[in-house]
Amino acid sequence: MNLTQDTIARLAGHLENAELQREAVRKITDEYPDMDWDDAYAIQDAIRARKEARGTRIAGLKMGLTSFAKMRQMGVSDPVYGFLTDYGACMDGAAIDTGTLIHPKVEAEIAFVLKAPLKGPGCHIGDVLAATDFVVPAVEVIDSRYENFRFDLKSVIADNTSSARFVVGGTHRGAEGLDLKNLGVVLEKNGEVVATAAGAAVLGHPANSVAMLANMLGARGRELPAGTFIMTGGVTEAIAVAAGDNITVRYQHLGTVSMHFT
Ligand code: OOG
Ligand code: MG
Repeated sequence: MNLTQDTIARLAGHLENAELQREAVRKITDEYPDMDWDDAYAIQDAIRARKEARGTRIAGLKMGLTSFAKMRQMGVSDPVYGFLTDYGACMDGAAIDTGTLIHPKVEAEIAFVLKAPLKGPGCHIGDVLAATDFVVPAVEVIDSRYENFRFDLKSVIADNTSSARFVVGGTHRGAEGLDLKNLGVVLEKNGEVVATAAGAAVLGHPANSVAMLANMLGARGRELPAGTFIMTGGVTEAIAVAAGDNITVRYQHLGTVSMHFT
């Protein structure tokens, strides 16, 4: 760690205020080029602690930057993780108010719910499939607190990986009934197909993303408890949305997830 506890607490307040006041800020590595990975996750943890102290419940975890489409779009090369909040959860078909966000984008994702805990290191796809209760379709609405979504990995980790809102679909299936590698995903904006992918876009198989999360948490002495909801990361590049836009994502065997922006 290269930052002091005071600096970590101050940067957590700075980034959380940017979220709450929906005002974009400069990426924090501009001012703190020496911050390391532990500092970045410590800032994210401090934001989580601030929210929990005010009564926010953690709704799940997310992996980000797990597909080449996302890594290429954002100019980074490694997956990251963050947390999801209770106030971020939106119902399928919801109206999402862009006035509460800075510059939202949507991502089509495949989510897992665990029936058994997972703990890395050494967690692999077989462990994940054995521990999976069911798989559900989900759309994440990301909203970087950084100007123009311009960041590096450490800055985006500190900013809770741009987490803002998420919509979960109602069709759930056991992993054993699904070919998750070949599962097709079609993202439509205002009735037009704007992105397509298959599950394999995420690290070859979305269960690999859950295994990587368990291993990243394991390195920090943490585990994924049974019941955890996990979003595995966008299968395509993220699509910018504005008031008036309608989004529908069609998942092979898992139904549709839709929302509109006001
Ligand atoms: C970071 C969050 C990426 C995903 O699914 O890849 C993410 C960002 O692109 O702003 O959530
Ligand atoms: Mg995402």
